[in-house]
Amino acid sequence: MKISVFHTPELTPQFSGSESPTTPAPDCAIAIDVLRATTTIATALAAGAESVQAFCTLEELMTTSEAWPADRRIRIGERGGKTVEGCDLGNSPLDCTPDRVAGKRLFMSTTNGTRALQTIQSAPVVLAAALVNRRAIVDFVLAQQPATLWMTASGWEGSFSLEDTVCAGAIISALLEKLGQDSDWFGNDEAVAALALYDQWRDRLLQLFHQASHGQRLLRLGLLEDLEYCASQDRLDVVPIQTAPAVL
Ligand code: 3SL
Repeated sequence: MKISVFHTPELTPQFSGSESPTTPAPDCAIAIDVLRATTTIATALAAGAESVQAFCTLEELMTTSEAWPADRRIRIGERGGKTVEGCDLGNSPLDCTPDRVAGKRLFMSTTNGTRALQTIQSAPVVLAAALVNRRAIVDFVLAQQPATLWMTASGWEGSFSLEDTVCAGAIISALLEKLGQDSDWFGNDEAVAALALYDQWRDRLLQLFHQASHGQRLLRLGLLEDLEYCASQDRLDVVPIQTAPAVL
């Protein structure tokens, strides 16, 4: 297995299936948006949501969700950390309780996370990972043994984010525990750096999130509880896997 990490959707090479491919598709591609889209997706599915459909634009979200029965849909819209007017929920994983989401399809558009998912949607296997479901993702990957594994971090509007890269490092760390510590597993420099970041902060993830620019943005919005939850590892036994383009 060759493991590569890309810091943003923009830095992820376009592969077969996308508009201007430059490289073959990876066997498995993982989108990561720890704060907070992929944490919310994992939480919603663990709470019994029927599925989550991701959209880049709010217009697409509104149009597609309109065709779904109102009592079986939830619209999640976030921009700049805040709930979008006209949506049922913002992007807080803590809102995804079984009483709200069980049996419903979630239609979701967020600033960066849903774009990361759309960037990799033509890979044969697409997953959504966060710290909360890291162990489940790792077990799934180990069972599948893909020859190429890519992780696309969402970042923030085209820039690097600490929380997504540290999550990629957490996944690599758990994979290498099983595969063996061998530099042959690394597909690019970013994967080595992600593991180093995780090794440095593994016992202080919440502290790292306080340093992260998006962590600070969420703290300014009074969302400390969200940060605490998103920083917790291996609590959900759920593997969000794409079943149709951008639907998990
Ligand atoms: O950027 C995103 O996709 C969001 O996850 C950002 S937020 O944490 O909901 O503000």
